[in-house]
Amino acid sequence: MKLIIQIPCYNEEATLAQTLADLPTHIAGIDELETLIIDDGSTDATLMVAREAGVDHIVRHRRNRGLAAAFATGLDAALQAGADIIVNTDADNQYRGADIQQLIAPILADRADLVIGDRQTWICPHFSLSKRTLQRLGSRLVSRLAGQHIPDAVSGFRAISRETAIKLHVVTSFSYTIETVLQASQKGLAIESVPITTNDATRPSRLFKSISHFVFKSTATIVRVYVMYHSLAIFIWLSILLMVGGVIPIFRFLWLFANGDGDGHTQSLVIGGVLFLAGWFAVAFGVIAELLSGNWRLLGMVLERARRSQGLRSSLLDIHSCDQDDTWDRRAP
Ligand SMILES: Nc1nc2c(ncn2[C@@H]2O[C@H](COP(=O)(O)OP(=O)(O)O)[C@@H](O)[C@H]2O)c(=O)[nH]1
Ligand SMILES: [Mg+2]
Repeated sequence: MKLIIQIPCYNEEATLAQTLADLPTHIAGIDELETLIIDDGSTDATLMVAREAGVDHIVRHRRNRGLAAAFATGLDAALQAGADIIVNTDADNQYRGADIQQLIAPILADRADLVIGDRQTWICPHFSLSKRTLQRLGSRLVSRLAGQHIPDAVSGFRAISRETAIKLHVVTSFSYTIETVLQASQKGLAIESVPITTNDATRPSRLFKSISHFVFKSTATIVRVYVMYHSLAIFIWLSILLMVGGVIPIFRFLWLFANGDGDGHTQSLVIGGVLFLAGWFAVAFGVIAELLSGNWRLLGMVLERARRSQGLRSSLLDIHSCDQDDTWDRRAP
């Protein structure tokens, strides 16, 4: 059983060495343990720190492309390197290497496909009350949409089975966390959470500029991923709302007209007509979105098959890694 610990890094020279030093060297149930750094276009000495620490694999984006792209490139590189389990952690020493054992336990026990480290944010001293509340509300919404209990949907400390990594395709650009949870649940994969503790913050989060920015970006991700899988139902509901909203003023006008009071009520007719028409447009959009969603599923299946076939370079397979420019493998001759 081979475990690869992947760490996406963007200008992490200050904390990467400490993060790497904290990783375990042996884990029960794991025969081979390797590390993978995804250098996301760092302009500092991140690459040098990684090499000096003896990291097994390094993948580099020539330009900064964001955490979601770095995560996707990492999964692809880990699959190529033959990982049976992939653990993702942050380079800021936020998560404890010692927790990896319990993080991968549900996968080793064949109970789960994706395991999320639950930071227990409700009792975590590093989180403010507003952040805790938002985190709780967001995770409840994601749990509801995913149909599984996920107490910490945005945690970056995760274990992913090889099979799951083959099936996940990250397409949004902000953060992979919510997208992969929703995708995994849509694909019928089992998600489990294990409680973990986090280290004291070494620096403020760089992922979002403010809470409102985070909420906006996360909501956009949720809507986008949810619509991808439930487009027809969403647009049909929207259409019903619009049509009902349109029929009421139209009937009002007809009723008044039939009673000889049609003059001065044409506004009802206009508003009703516009709403009714918008309802039909919503049906049309729903059909188009459903057809696109079918294509997206087919594409997913093609990507899955391509990933399974041996000997193909990842650069041909994944939109996020297509311009990954530099891979370095300590084990290569
Ligand atoms: N902010 C940010 N982080 C990136 C990027 N690419 C890779 N990362 C890495 O993603 C991880 C998570 O970032 P962090 O600021 O700790 O986010 P947080 O833990 O969610 O608050 C770190 O290891 C970063 O180095 C990027 O473009 N922006
Ligand atoms: Mg972090």
